[in-house]
Amino acid sequence: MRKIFWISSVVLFVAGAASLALTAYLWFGDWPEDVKEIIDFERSVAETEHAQLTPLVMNIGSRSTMSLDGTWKALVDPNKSMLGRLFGVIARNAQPEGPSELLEFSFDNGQTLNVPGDWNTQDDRLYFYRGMVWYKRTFDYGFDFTKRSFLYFGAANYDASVYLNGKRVGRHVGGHTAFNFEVTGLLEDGENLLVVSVDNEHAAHDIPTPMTDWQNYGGLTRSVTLVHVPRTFLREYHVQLAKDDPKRIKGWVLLDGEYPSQKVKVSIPELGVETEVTTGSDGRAEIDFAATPQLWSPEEPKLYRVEITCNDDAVVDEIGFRTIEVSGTEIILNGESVFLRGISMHEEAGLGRGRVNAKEHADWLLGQAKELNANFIRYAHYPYSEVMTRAADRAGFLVWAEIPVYWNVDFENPYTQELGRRQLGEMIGRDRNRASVIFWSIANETPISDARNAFMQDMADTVRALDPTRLISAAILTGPEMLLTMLGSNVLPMAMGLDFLSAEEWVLRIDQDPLAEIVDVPALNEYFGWYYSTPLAAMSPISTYTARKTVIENMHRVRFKTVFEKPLIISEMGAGAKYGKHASEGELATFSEEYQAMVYREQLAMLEAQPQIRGLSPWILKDFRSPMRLYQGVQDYWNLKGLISDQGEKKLAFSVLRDHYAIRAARSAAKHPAEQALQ
Ligand code: GCB
Repeated sequence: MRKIFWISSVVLFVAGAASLALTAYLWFGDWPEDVKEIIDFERSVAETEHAQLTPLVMNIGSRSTMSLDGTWKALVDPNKSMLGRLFGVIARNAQPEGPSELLEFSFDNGQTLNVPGDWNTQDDRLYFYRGMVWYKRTFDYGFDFTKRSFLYFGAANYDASVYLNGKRVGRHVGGHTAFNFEVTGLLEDGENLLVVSVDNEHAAHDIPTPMTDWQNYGGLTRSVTLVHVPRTFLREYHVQLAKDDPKRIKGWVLLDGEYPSQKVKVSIPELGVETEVTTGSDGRAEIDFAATPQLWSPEEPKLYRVEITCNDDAVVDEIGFRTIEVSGTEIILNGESVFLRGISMHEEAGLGRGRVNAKEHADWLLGQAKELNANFIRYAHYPYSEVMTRAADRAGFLVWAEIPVYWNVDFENPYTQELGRRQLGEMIGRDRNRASVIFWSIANETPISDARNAFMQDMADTVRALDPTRLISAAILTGPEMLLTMLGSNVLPMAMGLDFLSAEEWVLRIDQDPLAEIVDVPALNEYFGWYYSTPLAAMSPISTYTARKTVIENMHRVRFKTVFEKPLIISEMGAGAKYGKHASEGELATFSEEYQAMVYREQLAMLEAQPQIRGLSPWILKDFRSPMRLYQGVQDYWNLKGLISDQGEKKLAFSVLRDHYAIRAARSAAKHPAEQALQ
């Protein structure tokens, strides 16, 4: 009996130990790296999200490419389930060996999604979805040993992991910038399997956070492309007018590959100029040569064909040449003061479509801005697609480009800071040759704190190191303390009939925010006529009607002041209106077209009286989707501050701004000194 006991104890012990060892092997064993990564999906954010991406291959429009756009198979995975990720079954698109195999997923017989495209507007069930979706497609490729290949994503919102032929290629975090991975050694001769997981759930440490006043469309929102380049190729270049001398073109070229040291020629045939430089062992060479191009401007957006060639590679770009700087309180374009007749927009295509992903979407939006007589567009609140920046180059719009450091991001978190730097680097890296882009904006409405100020200084330093040729801006929050003081000491007495207690000018200082010092051109978001009346009424004996009326009637008194000798921009102002909703002006009816038009009239008069304000980009060109806007029957999850509806119907305020800009444009054209002073 004892013997049996001992034998069975030993057997049990050995079996237990063996199963422990097997489990340990399964988890910690000597798995190939890529399988391990797939299993270990909970590994720390810092470890995987900071994995080095290969720098962007610039200007893929000029390369040999294969489009991977089209219909992809899709699997919605709200639980980001372990089952799907374990052993990489989804990434490998594993197929059951026979009827006895349990695989709890299949791409087949399921849904599809179009790429490029957001998932929100392709499937009603995904309208508010924030989670993971797996995308899958196959493509054929024939080996070419003379080439290197990159998988290039215009954007994937927000966190994407890419698997080629079952191997993990890389991960990218950040929803609005392009990224690429080299896949030269991973492609198969014949059929290739490409699987991408895209997760649109944002955490508090992300940029942006989950709290945004826009529909943060998820998915493979921009094109996916396989790019082929020679073994040594022209990876990046910067070809722009010198900041200090508009008769010289300065910049650099960067080669990547086995033979980084080569002769590179940069030529502009139409100007009959060219230069030849030899790159160093790091692949880089500076360029600097004389040229007198016709300057690019909104009135004449002249682009030149620029050819860059080395031994094995050749790239062609369309580049405009202009200068942009600040002098005192003026913004100087090509040596002359310019007033920015702007409008803000979101990158939403209109006519019920989601994200912009085609040239005709861009042309439609920019066409509306042209009708407004605008020369400037704020591409809020995140980097737009290359389709949009190239369209602006052609159409002659000055552009404000921005990263989504929006409201209260986790300023104390080094991870968030690194994410901000990366997004800046990726935005600037792609568009550093676009004449249209004059501002890199580092933030929108960020509440003041020491951590935030340090974060902003770091963002500005990052931009200056990457591209010293453009201006830095940021949209500054109307300081709540300053606003309250003004409302309390000026608006309230006026509303109560105690006019003598209210000052002639209602001054709102913006220099209490150190961000105004950090940037070249401080920009202010202000909503006189829209937001401030309700809190004022709530904190005082006056009604909202009286508060609103007092603000509207006295808006001409408002003055934005700063100690800084810098130009100011009003980056936002506006009011909501539902197209077709009418009410008499006297009713001050929110969401009526008449009220919105009235706010525009009063705002424009008030801003015109302030010479330090050198531009504005009212909020906003077109109504846009926003899950934050809950007023049913009116908003229905739309932010209605557009001058046009999503269907392109013009509200009354459209013509108010259009006519104002027509007058300003005529004044600029007249160049009469007296009129210039009024610009
Ligand atoms: C703002 C934000 C913008 C909003 C807008 C609004 O200040 O910068 O993202 O959409 O106000 O409509 O309230």
